[in-house]
Amino acid sequence: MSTRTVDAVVVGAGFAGLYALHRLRGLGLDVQVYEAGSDVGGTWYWNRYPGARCDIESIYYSYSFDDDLAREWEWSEKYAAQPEILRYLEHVADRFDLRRDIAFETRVSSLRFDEPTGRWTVTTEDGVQVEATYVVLGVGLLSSANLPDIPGRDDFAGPVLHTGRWPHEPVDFSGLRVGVIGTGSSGIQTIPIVAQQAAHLTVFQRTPNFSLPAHNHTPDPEHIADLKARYPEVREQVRTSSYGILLDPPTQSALEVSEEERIATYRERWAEGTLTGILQAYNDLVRNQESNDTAADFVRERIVELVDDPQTAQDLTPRGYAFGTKRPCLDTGYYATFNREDVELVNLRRTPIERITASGVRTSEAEYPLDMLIFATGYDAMTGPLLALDIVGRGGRSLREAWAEGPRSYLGISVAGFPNLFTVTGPGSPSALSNAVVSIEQHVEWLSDLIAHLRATGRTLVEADEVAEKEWTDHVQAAGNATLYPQTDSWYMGANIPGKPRVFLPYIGGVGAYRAHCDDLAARGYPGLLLR
Ligand code: NA7
Repeated sequence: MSTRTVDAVVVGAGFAGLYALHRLRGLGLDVQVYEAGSDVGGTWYWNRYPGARCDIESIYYSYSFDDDLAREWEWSEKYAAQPEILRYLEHVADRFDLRRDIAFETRVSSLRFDEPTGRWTVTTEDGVQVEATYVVLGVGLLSSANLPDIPGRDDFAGPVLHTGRWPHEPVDFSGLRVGVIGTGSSGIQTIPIVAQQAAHLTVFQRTPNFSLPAHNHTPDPEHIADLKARYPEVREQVRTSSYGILLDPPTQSALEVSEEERIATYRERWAEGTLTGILQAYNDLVRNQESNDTAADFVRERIVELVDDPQTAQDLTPRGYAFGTKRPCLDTGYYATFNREDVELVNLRRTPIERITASGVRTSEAEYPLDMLIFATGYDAMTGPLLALDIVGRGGRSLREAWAEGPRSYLGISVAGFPNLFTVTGPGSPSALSNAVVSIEQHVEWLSDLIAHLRATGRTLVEADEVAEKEWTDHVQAAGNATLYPQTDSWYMGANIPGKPRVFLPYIGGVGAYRAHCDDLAARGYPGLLLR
């Protein structure tokens, strides 16, 4: 077993890890990155299922830290597909010569803080150990795949795939009877494409989602040229916005305008094809049930228009939770897919799955023979990837113990008792409620400035003060509780994972306000953090 000492270990080589490596290198630090995949990409390395694409416009879902990179890279679609996003990240790795500090196919198995030395011992599954002063966790929000424990799951004789662990070689569905379990973003993106190829597709739906048309297209060159010409200004607007995208903040309540005006606005936003267009049409849609109902009703009416069979349309129509409080989806032809003769929807609320058998899925009503089963069942979001790392901080206390009743964090970036360890877009940061790339850049820049500050002032340790951590954690919950989100069973609430504490995981205060708060703290010498 070899032990080496580095200044910083970064875990993950996706958007977060790559930028952390670049920034920390820029400070003159000796950095080691560990990545479980065989190349860079993170989310975009693992999610190779057909139809996988971003649902934030690519021009914004990309790095802004380097002007030349931003100006030179051309996205071929408004919402780029996974292969193109992966190529982009590979390009970034090449351009900034990042791969030389990344150990691929290397999964970190534990991180232990050693009090006498003030360093972290990072151990990989291969038994390699490294000591590091700083640890940056860029492990993603949605990277711990959830494979639900459905009775008989392992009995199925055919191939079983999870959208977040998709094979690298193309999967051929032709001639097959395919089953998809799950209708979140991943299911909704892949179902139309699988349906085109498969002999028959059965979709097992537990909760219908609100899905909006992506209206994906080739970007208008003039529009892109305009954005690029005023790139610094555009990026500044994005950084100070609520969600990390360009959007005029709504100023009116949905109830302040006439029904006619409201419907006209929703129609316009529906035609634009963005994730947030309808939700951000009015300023109270995620706070006021009556306002929310107006948007939810609008989307429900569109679903009924798009689906021919009345029962299927009813089954696809979400009810009982507020629009937007489960992350909405953007789709290309999702609802129309159910008009195909060879596609069948199974409403698991009416007829739950009893078990998976060797030859298919059995519900309380029928047996569905299948050749292939796809789990589009999501992730143990936000805390899952961090807890999977077996992190033990000061006093031998594990992160699992510290977070037994839900995550506690200062700013979503630092945890009391875990010095010099930073969670990029961790629980309690805008993360999942924002353009992740914008949030990642903000975190990485803030934490690398903090490290630079420590070094410049002769300090070696930083960690969250417990009182500040509690205040921030309470503030995150209070901000969430002022909205309709906590009333819905979603991964934002940890409700998709049996036994997970029910806590609102992201911070809903907005990207711009959060950034301003973080900047203010930095300017004031980082109150809330203990610098030693
Ligand atoms: P999601 O959004 O968590 O969706 C998972 C889907 O799988 C959802 O429809 C779940 O139903 C369903 N699911 C989960 N467990 C089961 C079981 N046991 N039985 C039947 N159905 C189940 O994950 P995605 O990968 O689609 O998207 C994750 C995020 O990635 C997305 O929000 C974007 O940010 C990108 P449920 O709703 O829990 O009833």
